[in-house]
Amino acid sequence: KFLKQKSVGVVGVPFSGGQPRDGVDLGPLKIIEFGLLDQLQELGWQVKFDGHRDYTLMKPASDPPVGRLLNARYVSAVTESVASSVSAHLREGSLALTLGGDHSIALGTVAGTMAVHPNACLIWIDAHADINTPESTDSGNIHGCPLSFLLGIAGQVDVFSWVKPCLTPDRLVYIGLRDVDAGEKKILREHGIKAFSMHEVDKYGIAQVVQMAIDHVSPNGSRPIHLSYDVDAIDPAVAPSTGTPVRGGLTFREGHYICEAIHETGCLVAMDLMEVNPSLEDETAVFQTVTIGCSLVRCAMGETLL
Ligand code: 4U7
Ligand code: MN
Ligand code: MN
Ligand code: MN
Repeated sequence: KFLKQKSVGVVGVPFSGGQPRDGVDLGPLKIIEFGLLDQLQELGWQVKFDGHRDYTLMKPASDPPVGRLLNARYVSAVTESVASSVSAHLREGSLALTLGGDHSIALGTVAGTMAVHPNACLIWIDAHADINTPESTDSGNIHGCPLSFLLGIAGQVDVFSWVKPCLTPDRLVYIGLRDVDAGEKKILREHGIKAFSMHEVDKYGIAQVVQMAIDHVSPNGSRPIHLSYDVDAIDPAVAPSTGTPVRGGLTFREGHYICEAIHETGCLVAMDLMEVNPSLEDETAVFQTVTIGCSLVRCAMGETLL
């Protein structure tokens, strides 16, 4: 509906500066090594990928904390560049697929989507709400903050002056939450943001949850969809190699069902796959996590079981 052709622009973002653990920057390399691009071609997509970006040159010599925020200048520079890569693909009428890297990168991807499709909605699949403000964050890790910037509830942070509020609370919905900070709960309540935690997944089942989520953010199926998928939404027994695992997550099938149902809307314009960290846990765990990452993307892009 919103794409000109069945082509996908892939943005590989080997970046880990939004959180403290090394290795999440290897996520996109492993996912592509695993064969994702060939798999997408087999699904009939024309794939455009001009190699993983090298963001290390953007790392400032000195990046002292800005209030509580860590690596703020570096995160800001990388996400600004990611935003322009994503919007370039969208302007050409392609779907934009971004492989992370930590979830701070979504600050760039969502800004990039909104620059081209200002009315797009955002479906955020995660164990966490990632909506801390520079004031509410305890960790200072920006991968826990991207949504507060996008919504414009972060207050003015000079380092992030390029980010213009581009998302409204009614166009954001969550699925999978189970580790939400007290300050974040308050923000969700105050802004009336719709969230389906694991409690609602248990209560209604994943099919009804996804339907309610889509209906909420895109009332008549009218809006382009940006899907931001944090692999830690999936239960760590199934996808262990991620930096902030929380037990009690989505099953293998629930995780995939979300992608299948979003594909069926025909409205997907952008997807992020974030927080795969191939340096955590053993080889089997890494294989499992990378495999699932690829299959989540394939399902969102049209792979079916039959
Ligand atoms: B992720 C946390 F305190 N809320 O702000 C924080 F629990 O992208 C975690 O979802 C953030 O993995 C997790 O540091 C960010 C913490
Ligand atoms: Mn998370
Ligand atoms: Mn996240
Ligand atoms: Mn994480």
